[in-house]
Order: sequence, then C-alpha cells, then structure tokens
Amino acid sequence: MKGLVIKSTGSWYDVKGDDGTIVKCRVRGKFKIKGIRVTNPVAVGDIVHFEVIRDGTGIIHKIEPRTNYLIRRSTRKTAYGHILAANIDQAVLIATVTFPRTSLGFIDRYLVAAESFRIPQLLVFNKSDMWNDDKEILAYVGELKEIYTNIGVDFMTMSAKTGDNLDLFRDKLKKKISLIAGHSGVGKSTILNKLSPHINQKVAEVSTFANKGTHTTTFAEMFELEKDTYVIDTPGIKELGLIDIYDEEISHFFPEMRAFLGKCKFNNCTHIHEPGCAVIEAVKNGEISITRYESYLSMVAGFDSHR
Ligand SMILES: Nc1nc2c(ncn2[C@@H]2O[C@H](COP(=O)(O)OP(=O)(O)O)[C@@H](O)[C@H]2O)c(=O)[nH]1
Ligand SMILES: [Mg+2]
Ligand SMILES: [Zn+2]
Repeated sequence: MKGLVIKSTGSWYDVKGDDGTIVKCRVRGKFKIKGIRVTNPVAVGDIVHFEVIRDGTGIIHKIEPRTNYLIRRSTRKTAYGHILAANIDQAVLIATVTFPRTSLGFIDRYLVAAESFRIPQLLVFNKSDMWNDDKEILAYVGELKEIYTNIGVDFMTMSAKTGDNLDLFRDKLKKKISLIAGHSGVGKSTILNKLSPHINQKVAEVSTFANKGTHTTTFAEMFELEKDTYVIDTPGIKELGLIDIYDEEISHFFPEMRAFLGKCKFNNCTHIHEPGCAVIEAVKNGEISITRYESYLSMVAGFDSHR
C-alpha cells in the first residue's frame, strides 16, 4: 500500500492511504539521506510504501524520493539531523516582534534552508494586535517588509487573536502544502485552529514571566484545510542549526547576493574580509541589507558556534 505520512510521534507514523484510512506504521530498515544520520527517518509529507500486518498496524519499507525537505540539526543529538517535513510547496515562518521575539538571524536561517531547495517562502508577523498602534514597531515592521519583499520573500502581518488578515493568510495557503514553522509561542496552533475548527491544536498560555512559550505541539502534523490545501503544524523550533549546507554555498542562498558573486576580485572570495569584494561593496552602498549580511556572517563557519 502507498500513503502520505500525516503525523509522526517518535517511532510511530500515521499514514493516510489512498482510500483515506489512517494506519499506524513503524519503520523497517535504515534510511539515510546524503549520508546524514537523522533522528526521524520518515517525515511528515513523505509518500511511503507500507504493508499492514496482522495486528492492523503497518510497516513502512520504502520512501518515495523527496522533491525537497527542511532539515535542522537535532537538539538532542547534534551529529544528527531532524527532518521538519518533506515535499512541501511553501515554507511559512510565523514570527513575532515580542512575546516572544523572533531574531532576524533565525528568520534568515530558515529562509536559507528553504532557498537551498528553492521552496517559496512566506514570512508572517503575527500578534499585530499587540503593536498596531505603536509607531516605532510599525516603522520597524515596515522596514522588514521592504527588506524581505525586495529579496522575493512573501511578507504579511496578521493577528490570530482579532482575525486581522486571517483571510489573506488563508488565500496564500490555497492549493499548496505549507510547512508552518516558528518559535514556540508565536501562535502557530492558534492560527491553525482559527483556519479550521476541526484542527483543534493545543494552545499554550505564554508565561509572561519568562516571555517564552511552553511546548505543546510535540510532533509535526499535517492537516487538510480543504481539498488540495494542506498545512503542517510543527513543534516550536528554538534554534535552527543548519545541516548539509556548505559555507561556500551559503551566499548562493541569499538571493540578493547572487548578482554580485561573480564580481569579487578573488574567485574564492568568502565575502567576509577580502579586498575588492563586490558583496561587501553592495552592503556599503545599501544594495544589500546590513542585517541580512550580518546573518550571512553568522552562518559562515568560524563566525558562529552553532554550526
Ligand atoms: N495577542 C495575541 N496573542 C496571540 C496571538 N496568536 C496567538 N496568541 C497567543 O500566544 C500564545 C501561544 O500560542 P500558540 O498557538 O500555542 O503558539 P505556538 O507555540 O506557536 O503553537 C497563546 O497564549 C495564544 O493565545 C495573536 O495574534 N495575538
Ligand atoms: Mg503549537
Ligand atoms: Zn566577495
């Protein structure tokens, strides 16, 4: 039998067969991608082949080749990768300015991971009700909108609480499989619950004291919002250790840098300190945003302890 993995809970996977029935499956054998060891060999979004055994559960014995996947370094076993989801059409990042704050470094890492597979990206600032009359924050969000739309990232603000821009968000999900990622506490589950009453994900009370969400969504899970429209809710990601991307490749996953890459004086330029670097020049004259460039530096080995 063939099916779509819609949920992963540790060693068990919910697989939806062509006829719509859901079978609890385990995995037989070892699966590796590009030689990387992973904590979850099968991910939500995978198309798998499985056989049903006597007790009614299934055994997955084959994974169809993935068109793409988002992977991060495992937080528990750092030599391992953890696949967030596979075969997605759109990588959505839910961010917040406060409660909790999403750093630009985190946002850019996520965008780079998606860009490495040319997965279209949508950046959503949620909880706009908390700052829609704060001029300073509005100006800041306006700047971010300019930076990100300029590099081809779709950008929007919304409030799951008041419903502001919820319909716009719903439109952007239509006829796609979207991965919904973000720190814990940014409102992912709240948004999905608003989009569809049958989703019913647990929502955490943000502890105002720690200004941090507690983890309520433990495993990734895919939901069908309407025909051909799927969303994948993921557990909150604390940090995004990139995996299987080489330093030399990173600049290619910054779309605004691509035009300058052939123009540096040295053809092995790292764009960190070299004279005659076209990227550094572009940062100086404002063609590349300084915050994006800082994110680039933080991702290149030697500049960051997380890699
Ligand atoms: N003010 C405000 N709070 C929100 C909004 N969306 C979610 N929250 C709150 O943020 C907290 C975390 O939400 P949750 O959906 O569990 O976040 P998740 O960890 O990303 O799934 C909850 O207390 C929600 O009520 C919003 O648009 N505005
Ligand atoms: Mg959640
Ligand atoms: Zn350079």
